[in-house]
Amino acid sequence: MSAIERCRVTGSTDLQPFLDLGDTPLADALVDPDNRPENEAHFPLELCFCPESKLVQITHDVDPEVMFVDNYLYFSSFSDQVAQHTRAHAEQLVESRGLGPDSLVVELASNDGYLLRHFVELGIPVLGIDPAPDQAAAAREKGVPTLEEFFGVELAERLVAEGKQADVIIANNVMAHIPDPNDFVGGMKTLLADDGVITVENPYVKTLIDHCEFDTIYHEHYFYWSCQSVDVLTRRNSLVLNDVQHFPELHGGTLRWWIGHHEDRSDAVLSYLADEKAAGLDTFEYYADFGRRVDGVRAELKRLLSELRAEGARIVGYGAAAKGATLLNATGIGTDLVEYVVDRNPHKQGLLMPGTRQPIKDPSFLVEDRPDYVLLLAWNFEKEILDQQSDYREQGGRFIRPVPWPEVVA
Ligand code: JHZ
Repeated sequence: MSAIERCRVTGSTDLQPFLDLGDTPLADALVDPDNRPENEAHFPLELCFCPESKLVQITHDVDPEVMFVDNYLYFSSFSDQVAQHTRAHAEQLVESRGLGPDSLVVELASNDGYLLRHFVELGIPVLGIDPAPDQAAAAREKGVPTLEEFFGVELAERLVAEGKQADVIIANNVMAHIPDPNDFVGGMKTLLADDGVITVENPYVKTLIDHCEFDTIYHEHYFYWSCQSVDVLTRRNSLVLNDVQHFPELHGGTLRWWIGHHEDRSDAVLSYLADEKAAGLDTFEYYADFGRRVDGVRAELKRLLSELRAEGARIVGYGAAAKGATLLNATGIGTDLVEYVVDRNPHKQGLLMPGTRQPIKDPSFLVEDRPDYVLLLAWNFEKEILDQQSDYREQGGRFIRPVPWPEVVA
């Protein structure tokens, strides 16, 4: 672990800190029950803003190998919403780009093959790239050829030397996870065919700030992107941000950026850039009072849970999500307030939440155990989870949503 001195995009030393969440464990490093608490490593979790790149980033680096190879249990295929979203994206790309058996679609951070499998089903050649071993193995089982490596210029040059050029490069929920964005985007530039297209999805920093989604801050997320900061990064790497789409329901508010070698800018991109400028996303002032607002949410959540506990209610959590780990640790919610957490990913069940050490169980346990309240740690899947938990709700079970402001929602 090391503190950064320079912006990871521009190299500027003018880094302006605006939120300190204290020392927290790695959000996806779920703990074996035999591990003693004192063996769990904690790292500073702090955000800063760089006026030159207009990019929000964390101030301390943790080795990506530790996060994405040794401790990564996130499988993309556990949400029906994500499955529908990605199928629609694949179909749109096949149609709009006229993809066929001579095309190549490359996905960076292809996880368990949740997206590329749709192209495989249509006979379109694909290549997945992901350093996480279990996810890469799951992808190969779906028929998705996967290179178990980190992506950057060096790998892109190797692929080009093998005669590969991508007609489409997809990078979903990975632009936050790369310690060197110039190397990553430089690799995209190298691998992309002249008339090819890159699509990048990532949660939108404006939604994070406006909706106080502070729990989506963790060490895996080095960066919190806006259209302005993507514009700076792509220009520096001789690419052009040409279009943008908004998916307000996905991961708490996601943007999809369309990037290419040649300029062909949509009205949407121009209006996003203008709106961000008008809102001041390129100034420190926009971020300055975020820490105070986060303090308000943390205090209110603790107050609400403590009051319910004092009345004798039993509370558990839903979703052993990375954001759940930040929420519990940064708010100081131990097993005295939230007893255990349920999650339908079997790789997570049987382990403990990092730091706060709630045991992780199968969601079917809710109906059996009948706790009074469930804190929605994976609040981004509120609708999907509430629909799925109708039996528990019919028994009188209630759900609490922690952000943008803690409230009992059902
Ligand atoms: P979920 C992930 O963050 C990881 P996390 C990553 N770092 C990232 O960038 C963001 O996504 C975008 C479970 N679940 O997706 C599955 C159920 O149990 O909000 C997950 O363990 N039942 C790449 O970890 C967790 O909840 C369900 O019905 O914060 C959700 O984690 C559903 C829908 C999910 O992401």
